[in-house]
This record gives sequence, structure tokens and C-alpha cells, in this order.
Amino acid sequence: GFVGGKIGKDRMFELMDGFLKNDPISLQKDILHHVEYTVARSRFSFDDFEAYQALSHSVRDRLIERWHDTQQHFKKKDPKRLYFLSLEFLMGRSLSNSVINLGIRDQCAEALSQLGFEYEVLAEQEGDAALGNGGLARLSACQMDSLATLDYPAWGYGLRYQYGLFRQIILDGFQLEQPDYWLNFGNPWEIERVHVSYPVKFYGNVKEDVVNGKKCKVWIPGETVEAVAYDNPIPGYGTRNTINLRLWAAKPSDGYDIESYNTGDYINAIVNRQKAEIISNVLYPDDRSYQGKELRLKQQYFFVSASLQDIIRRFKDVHGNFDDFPDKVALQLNDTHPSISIAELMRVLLDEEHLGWKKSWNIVKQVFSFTTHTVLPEALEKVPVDLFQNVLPRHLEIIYDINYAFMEELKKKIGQDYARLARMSIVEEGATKNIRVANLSIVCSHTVDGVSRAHYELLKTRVFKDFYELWPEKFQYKTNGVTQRRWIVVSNPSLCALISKWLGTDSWIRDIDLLARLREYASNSDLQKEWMMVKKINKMRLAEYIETMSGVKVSLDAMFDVQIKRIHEYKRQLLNILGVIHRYDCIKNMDKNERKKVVPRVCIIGGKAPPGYEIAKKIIKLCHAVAETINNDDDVGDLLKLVFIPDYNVSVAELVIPGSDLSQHISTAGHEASGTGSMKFLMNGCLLLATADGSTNEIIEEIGAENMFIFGAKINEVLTLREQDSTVEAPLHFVRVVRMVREGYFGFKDYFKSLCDTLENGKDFYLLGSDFASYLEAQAAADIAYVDKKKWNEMSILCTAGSARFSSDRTIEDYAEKTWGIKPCKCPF
Ligand code: GLS
Repeated sequence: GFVGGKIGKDRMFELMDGFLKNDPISLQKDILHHVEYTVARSRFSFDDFEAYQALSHSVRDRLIERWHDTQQHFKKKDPKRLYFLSLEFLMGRSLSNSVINLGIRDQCAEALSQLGFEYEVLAEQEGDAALGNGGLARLSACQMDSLATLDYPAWGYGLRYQYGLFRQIILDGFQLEQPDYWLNFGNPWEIERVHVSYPVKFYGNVKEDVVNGKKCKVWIPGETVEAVAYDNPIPGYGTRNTINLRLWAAKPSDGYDIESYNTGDYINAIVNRQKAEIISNVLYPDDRSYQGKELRLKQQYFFVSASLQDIIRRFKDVHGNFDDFPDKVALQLNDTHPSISIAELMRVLLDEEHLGWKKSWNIVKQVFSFTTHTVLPEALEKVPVDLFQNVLPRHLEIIYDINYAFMEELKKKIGQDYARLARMSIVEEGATKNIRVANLSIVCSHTVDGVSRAHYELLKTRVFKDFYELWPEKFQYKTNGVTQRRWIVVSNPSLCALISKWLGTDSWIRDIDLLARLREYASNSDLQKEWMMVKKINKMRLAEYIETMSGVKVSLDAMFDVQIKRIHEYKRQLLNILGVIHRYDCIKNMDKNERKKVVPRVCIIGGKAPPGYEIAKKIIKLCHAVAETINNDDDVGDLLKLVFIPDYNVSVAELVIPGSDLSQHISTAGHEASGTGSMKFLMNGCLLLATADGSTNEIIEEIGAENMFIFGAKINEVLTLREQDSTVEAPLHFVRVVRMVREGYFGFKDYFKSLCDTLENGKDFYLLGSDFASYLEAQAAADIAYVDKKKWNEMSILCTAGSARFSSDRTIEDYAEKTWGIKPCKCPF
């Protein structure tokens, strides 16, 4: 209700001067106000960073207004809400995105320019919020943008890590990791909610008790940590709706460790209290192997427990019992990471709400949906039972009970097929007993989604075959998408303006299907000229960046060929580097006339290797060693350059993608669940050189294989090829380039030995050898296409025109309808 003292709502609004205004003068006033009173610098003397802070606070004020209105509106309408639970969100920068979505970019720029500041320079002051590893985490960020833009009543929940993804430093070509203490300079984009905090409990034991004459279980925890909320408003584009991303930070609980205080050891008691904060300290820097770490389990439970307490409190504010819970609450599990929330919700309903098993289970199985983001069975999380027993004893009991009921039901359906029962059990038996978190998630969710059609096929036929055969109706897929707001409007303003000009409207920013109309003009020479100009501007920006970061001067006439993503063997950056070595070797062996025909290339690679992944780190070093040789070879000059872009992150991607001509997505088929980088390049009119893996298959459907460079084994050929690998000879070109590395042509012979060993006959698991010839053919086709500028531009325009299907708006609408059952809830302007 309204609490306005004696003056009343209208007078209050009047006193506040109504809503904040967005004209340049009003913005200027706000910026100066924040310089003086928030940043506490004199308004007559402040630098770029302080101006950035003041600008951010002015923008944040506007976000808060909209956030309040949106939450108020949701409260009034009480729609079914989606709660998106994810351990990772890779938000990148907020300023540039917020001013676009609020529609105040130009006004801000004008306000600043009169004050003597340049908007672009200030935007560069912001560091990235890197609370995630890669594709999965950036997908969550894109989906939040779409949820807000499409007016869905949604909340994101996650962890507020003090240290985001490590910074990558390159020293002598080797990767070093540095902590990313991103909060060092404050974070104007979050709002600390000191009053929104919940106790989260760990350890202890379980006792039997009697409540209302009924036997029940009581968990007596051994440790309590406080979860404090930090809210990050997420504005939609072209709407007042602004949703919330609530991230939890761990703080010592008030009642923590009373005993040591009583024993008089004051200092140690404080030190012990402080340990509670460790839980939200640091993001695990690997998105594929994190099995069985206590801290990881605690992080997962911590954020899930706080989120559920928050969700249940909000629900109970309005509802007297749990009957309507499934009609009001959708809980989305972003991969298996938040899946402990299943056992936690069951525990709350059973032990705290005393609803009994049948009723509790009936609720639980209606609210959860699970999206899996991986293909590799070995990448599915497992938690040792001993660890579980120690950290979350009551949850382990509940999981055992769920599994017992599931196994009984299964036996009725499939009989005594013990091998299959063992495979499907939530509990993995063996030397160490494990909880299979994916199995728990499948058993307890109403829907299991894959992230591309190819991924879905693999889930059905390989990864979760047993489950698919049991419950085919549970399985779906929603091909991933990315938001055009960040990946075109924010990162490529020139292209954005050009598209709007030719379409005669900027409505495509909300209604992406309009992009398809660009197809009509793909061969129009005026558009092509302007299209090329835009690319040139972006290439200049990128070339400057390359020179600053790596000291290499590159020619704008060269084809910019880019591969940026996490470094993994299956993503095959090594194939790329071997291809570059081959190109170099060819050029070296050409005479003058032949060299005239060579299409100059700048090969750009960027990405972080997980800190404990030796082979990935060797790939980074190899890239630098090869670059050292090639870039210093005057005989080759501008015909070929190789550069490694250090510390790849979201804002680096925003700079690199618009400036590239060609991009590589060359994973061994059947390994990339979807891939989303390709979609960002596609939107920006960069041609794709790719394997028919993950979502690439669907890109082919949209723009046609003739407008791409597709190569390599298909998903269904990979298994056979692997079996043949030890018997089939690798092509001579391949043997030659591997030998160059092995024999020390680029130095570091001993260091690269183990890397070369992974390519030996019979050991080449990722099939670099067998795909090499067709990879080189695809590269040659790209060279030929690049020479024909008209053709190339047409293909480039067709890429952008064909990218509509890969907007996260489409993905989210699909999820809303088919998985979550939520409807838009638009806040009036
Ligand atoms: C990933 C997959 O590897 C990507 O193919 C996918 O695009 C992404 C989002 O669905 O999820 N899974 C993962 O663990 N990290 C990823 O990037």
C-alpha cells in the first residue's frame, strides 16, 4: 500500500517533479548532481571515470523508476512468473546496453558533449561483469534481455561472485591467470538490498520429530550463512518493463559461531565469521569439469536456497496455500547447476510446510523445467554421495526417496532390465557412489530442453536415450538465440543505422523477422557500397585495437578471419593454427607471380583456456609461437598475419565481431551443443566457415550452404571415422604441418611434443587429420569468394538477412509458450 505521510500521492509526485525526464538538459542536471553528491567530486573538476560514474548513476535512476513500476504492475496482476535459475550470467557492460534499451543514447551523448565529454570514451571506462565462463553464461544474459523486452514476468537468480572469470595475461606466449576483482571500483548497476536476506544452512544431521501428531524429519544444521540480495535491473527495449536479476552474496550470519565469542577468542571468532563469505567469492573457471568439489556444491545450494526462500515468500504474500503454486511459478534450471533446488523445494514443502510426500511431489514435478547445454556424457555433473551426506544430509535422504519411487515405477514399466535400471538411477553405484544430477533433473522436470535440433537428436539417441524412450513427451528443444540489441545495435551502430535506412524503419530491433526484407536488396549496388563502408569502419577500429594489443600492424585489404571462443580441443583452434601453418608454407614455396594471386589474410584467434587444461594452454602457446615466425617474416609481409587477442570477453567480442569478414566455427561434429558465437557473426554480416555441428545446421537451412563454407565430417560419420582413425593414413599436408611443429620449426620442441601426440594416428580423437583436406578446401573457397567483391557483399547481406531465426526473442517466445506457460505482462507507460 501507499505510505506517503500526510502529503498524499499526488503532492508527493509533484514534489519529486514527476518522472525523470530524458532531454539532454535534464540529463545534464542529473549528471552534475551525481558528480557532486554521489561521486563527491567538484562539479567543476572531474575526469572521464568520474563522469562515467555520474552518467551511470543518472541512467540507473531511470532504471529504478521503471523497475519499481514493473514490479508494482506484476504484483497487481499476479501472473505466472518465470524464475530463471543460473549459476552464470555473462552480462558484460551495462551502460551501453541500458542507454540503448531506454532509448536515451543520443540524449546522453549530447548532454555529455556540452559538458566536454565524449559518450564513447566514457562507455569504455566500464569493466565487464564477467560472472560466467562462455556461451552458456552469455546465453543467460541474452535471454534476460529478451524476457524484459517481450514483457514477460520473469526474474533471474544467480550468484554475485566477488571474482569474475579470471583475466588472461599473456607472458612470452603463455597464458597466466589474474584475479578479476571487478568490484574494485564500485558497481553502479547493482542495488544492495540489506533488508532482503535469508539464512542458508549447511552440514549437521537429521532427526525424527512429531508435528501435529505426525512423524516428520527435522534437519539440525551445523552452519548458517546469510545470503544478501543485490538487484540488477534489466531494461527491456521499447517498453517500460524492467525486470530483475537478483544475485546473492554470502555474508556472515548474525548468530554465527556464538560459541567462540563466548570462549573469549574474539579475534578468531571474527576470522571464522569472515570465512562465510568464501561461498560467493569466486566463479569456477571451467564450464566442463567441476566434479565433486565441496565449495561448488555449497555455491549451488547457497544460491538456490536463498532464491527459493525469496520466491516462496513472494508467493505466500498473496496466496494462502500451495494449491496455486504450479500456476504461478515456473522454475527454470539452466543446466544441472541449480538442480539441487528440486530437493530443496521438496524439503521445504515436506519438512517446513508439512504437505506430505504426495502433495509435495505433485507440486515439484509441475514446476521445474530443465535445459541441458552439453553433449558429452562425461561433462554431466556428479556429486559424490559422501560429500552430499556431509554438506546436505536431509537433501540426500530426499533424493534417495525420489530415486526409490522412480526405480519402483520404472521396474513396473521395463521389468528386470537391471543394466538399464542402473543407467537410469539417480544414484550411480561403484567404487565411489555418486548422485547423477542430470538424472535427478530429468526425473523431476516436466520438460527437458536441448539447445539446437542437432543437440536434441543426440539427446534422444545417445546422451539420454533411456529417458527419451521412457518419456518421449518430456523432450523438446529450443534453438539458442542472441539478442540483436547488444549484438547489432550496441556493438555495430553503423550497421544498425544502415539496416534501418534500407528497411525504412528501426522496428526490426524489436521485430527481428523484418530483417528478412534485406534479402530483396542483397545485390543492390548502392546498398553493397554502403555495406562495404560500414565493414571498413569496423575493420579500422579492430585493426587499431590489434595494433595496440599485440603490436602487429595489419592491412585493411586483407580478409579478417576470426575464431573467438573458449579454448577447447573439440573447438579445434589447433586445426585453425595448422591451417595457418599450411598457408604460410604454401606462400613460402610460391614464386612472385603465384604470390600475386594470394588473398591476404589476417587470422585472429582469441579465447581463454581453463586454468587446469594443459593441452588448451599449449594451443595458446603454439598460436603465439607460429605468429612470432610468420609476423616477423618480411618475405611474407601482408599476405599473412596471425594475431592472438588476449583476455577475450564480451566487450572484446563487441569490437571484434563487427570487424570480421570470415569467422570459424569448426568443432568436431557432434560436440558443440549449439554454439552462439556463429549467430552474432551472422547478424553482423560475417561469413561462416563451419562444420555441420550444433546450430550451424539450422543456419544452413536459413541462408543456404551456398552462402557459407561448410566442411568436414557430419555428426553421423564421426563415430565410424574414429574407429578407422588408426588404420587410415592422414593426408600428406597434415603430416607435414604437424611435423613442422614436432621438429621445432616454431621452437619449443619439447613443450609441443604432447600436443603433437594428440594428433598421432589412432589418437586423433577430434579428427583434425581426417577433416584437414576438406578444411583447406573450404578455406580456398573462401579466398575465391572474397576476390569477387560483389558476390562477397551479397553473401554478407544475406547472412544478416537470414539471421532472424537466431534472435533470443524467438527462443524466449518459444520457451514461454511451450515450456514455461507464461504470458506477457506489460507495464503501462
Ligand atoms: C554450452 C555449449 O557448449 C554451447 O554449445 C552452447 O551454445 C551453450 C549455450 O547453450 O552452452 N554448454 C556449456 O557448458 N558451455 C557452453 O557454452
